[in-house]
Amino acid sequence: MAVTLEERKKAFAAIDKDGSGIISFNEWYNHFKDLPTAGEMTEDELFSMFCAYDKTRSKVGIDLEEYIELMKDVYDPHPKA
Ligand SMILES: [Ca+2]
Repeated sequence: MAVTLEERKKAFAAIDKDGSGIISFNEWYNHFKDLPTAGEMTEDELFSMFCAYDKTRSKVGIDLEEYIELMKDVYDPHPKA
């Protein structure tokens, strides 16, 4: 089932605890350390993931656009289907 833009925005807002519009590493870490699937990941591994998706590097975190790209990788592994 396709995930709508609204759902992605909600998911983004759930991680962006302070509503700054940017997911900081602290917010990212707090989100993922509580997920059962990511519970085994170390802080270093989470940081590597975070850096990989912070494509612009001009900000101190992941913005909505970058987050949507991330979600595509996670939930739409077959974009042509
Ligand atoms: Ca934030």
